[in-house]
Amino acid sequence: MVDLSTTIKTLYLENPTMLASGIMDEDAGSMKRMLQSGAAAVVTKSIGMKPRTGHSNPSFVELECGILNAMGLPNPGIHEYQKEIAELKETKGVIIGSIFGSNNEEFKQLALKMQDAGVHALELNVSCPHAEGYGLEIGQDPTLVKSIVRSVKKQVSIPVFVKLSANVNDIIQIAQAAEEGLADGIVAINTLKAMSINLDIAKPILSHKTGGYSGKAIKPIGIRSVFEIYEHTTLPIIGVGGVTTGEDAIEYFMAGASAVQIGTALYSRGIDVFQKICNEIEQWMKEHGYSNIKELIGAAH
Ligand code: RRO
Repeated sequence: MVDLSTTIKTLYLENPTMLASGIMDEDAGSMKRMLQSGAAAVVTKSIGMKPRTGHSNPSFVELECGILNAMGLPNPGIHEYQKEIAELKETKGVIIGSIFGSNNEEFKQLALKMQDAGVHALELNVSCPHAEGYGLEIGQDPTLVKSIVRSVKKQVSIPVFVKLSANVNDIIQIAQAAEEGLADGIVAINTLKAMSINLDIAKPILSHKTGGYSGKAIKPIGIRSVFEIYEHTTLPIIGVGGVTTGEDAIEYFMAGASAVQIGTALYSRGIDVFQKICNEIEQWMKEHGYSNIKELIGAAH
């Protein structure tokens, strides 16, 4: 028997796969489908104080080895989104509310509203690579990260995770700042800042010019980030970036992740990717003599 269950602090997950923020998570219906197709948890689209339309098109392009997006934090605002969470709660499964803000006060208010709506944990997005005034502009400053995490932690009783970017000099320093702010876990990594040019028009493809790159190509950067955070903090880590197969997930566990998030692989493997990856993890563990995910976490250290 292979036990695929895992925990992130007090959060119990039946299996180690979650839907990553930013895909199939704009409404309750699509997130329900993800839970029903095998994800142990879903992370919501990053939600802010007010509705935002996001960047104009083209805001998304598929490249050879991944996807480049500059959606621009489109979301209906927390007031409207609370209704989606209420509806999502009809389905069994863990809900992690992703929020973004430009200062402590916004993060505090959003955190409280998400908690009131009934999410089981929070993911603070301080790492979007192309959102002026938000995301990485905050997530590259350890003092801001610590202070935002501390404010949110004082406000809510549910676990608080912080999603980090690898587009920084030293991800260890930022993870340690989150730990000092009393975060309950780290999510690593967000998409990486990138660009692609259309040769025919001699212009960047995305209207925003730069965007965030995701998919298999960024996996080694995610693995390195998780490995470093594992060595320098005591926080549980959720690995994200290029997880496409069971072996990708196992690589993240060995680097130090207790669970993984899946996003871009939904395009290549379909919505039953969670079940497929769980089957592949189970098969690999049987073949290699492991019976519990916990035996794999940090095994590469
Ligand atoms: O909405 C986006 O454009 C976006 C976000 Br919030 C993020 O965190 N990462 C990303 O690649 N895109």
